[in-house]
Amino acid sequence: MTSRRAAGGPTAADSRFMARALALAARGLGRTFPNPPVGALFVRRGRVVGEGFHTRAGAPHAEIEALRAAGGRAAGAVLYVTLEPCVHHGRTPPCIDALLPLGLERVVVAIADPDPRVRGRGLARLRRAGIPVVLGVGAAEAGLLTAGYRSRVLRGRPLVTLKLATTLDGRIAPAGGSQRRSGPEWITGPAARRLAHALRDISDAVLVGAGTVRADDPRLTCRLKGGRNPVRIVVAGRRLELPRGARILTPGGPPTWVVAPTRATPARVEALRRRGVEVILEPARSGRIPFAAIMRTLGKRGLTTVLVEGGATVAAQVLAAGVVDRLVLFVAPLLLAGDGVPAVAPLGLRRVADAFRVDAVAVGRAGRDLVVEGRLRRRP
Ligand code: AOF
Ligand code: ZN
Repeated sequence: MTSRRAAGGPTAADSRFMARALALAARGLGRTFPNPPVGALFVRRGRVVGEGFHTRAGAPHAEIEALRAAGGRAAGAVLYVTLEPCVHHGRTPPCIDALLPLGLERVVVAIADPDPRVRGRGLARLRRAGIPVVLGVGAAEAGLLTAGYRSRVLRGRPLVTLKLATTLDGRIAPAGGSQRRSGPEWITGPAARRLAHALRDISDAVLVGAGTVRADDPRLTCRLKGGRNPVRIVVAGRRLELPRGARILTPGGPPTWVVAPTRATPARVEALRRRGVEVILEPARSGRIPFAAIMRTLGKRGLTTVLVEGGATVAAQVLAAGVVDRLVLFVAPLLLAGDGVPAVAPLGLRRVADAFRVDAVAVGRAGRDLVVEGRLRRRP
């Protein structure tokens, strides 16, 4: 397992160490916004001498965490890092200044940093100092991990995943909502619901419509052991019709943001703000705030990933706005017939050619349910 090779190209050991750095980075998913999840480790004589990852915005970058763990053993080592080291003063000083004095043997990087303050300058500084740099090891995986971050930086909006839980015939509830005498009535089984909580765990925010809050009174928290709660976003209308006792308004819970039209009833806006809710006012067109504008605003607030959880109206609106990047569909082996509420509200589509198309479809199982994932194809 020597790592000697002719012209500085990657070795099998490089892929293995980068896989470890990527696994470290993944632990930051959903926790670092507006920043990317990043993992790093130092290797000397084929041994990891220090590793770390970015835990949250404002905390040290992955390289610095790894350097702290390695101490003096980082001198002359090979650095594996999933994102190009930074060269700018943000909330923390430039990593490059901590790295250059180490006399590193080599630096292996998965992907360049699209942040305009960096964009290749970190790689250039290393090369100028005479340190061999290998770029691109684990690039595909690093690309997936940073899809949200890159979306925020390059498109100015978070990566949006639409999550739906339906019957085989595409229904999300019986007509008039589910009748809950003794707790909630679930469409999907426990395994699929655990996966849904895992999605919350790695998403910066979850978003629902006010109608869903009224119908289901969800908590929108992550109930997995070791999980973390996303920001909870509710899109509401002018009258801000959220029940006073709604669970998302319970004091002391995770942050709740309510997005409402600029002309929302001022007394209700004030009442929500007094309860610690962040109310974001946006111009509406014929009573509705365009979702493209909502996503831009959420991007400005630093969100890199948003999980849209419904209901049917919001699902239809985000699709129509063309802001959905990914779809995760949990399908339960049930039929609710035409009596049930469709997962996506009517959009006036008349022809098959008007359908939303999903690419790269993957199908799995969670207990008795199906899990269908895919990417929304951009519409012309
Ligand atoms: C991170 N974690 O491990 C690396 C980052 O405000 P700052 O100082 O935390 O800087 C954030 C920027 O630093 C981020 O946009 C990215 O360009 C760069 N690299 N950021 O949060 C890390 N390596
Ligand atoms: Zn840095």
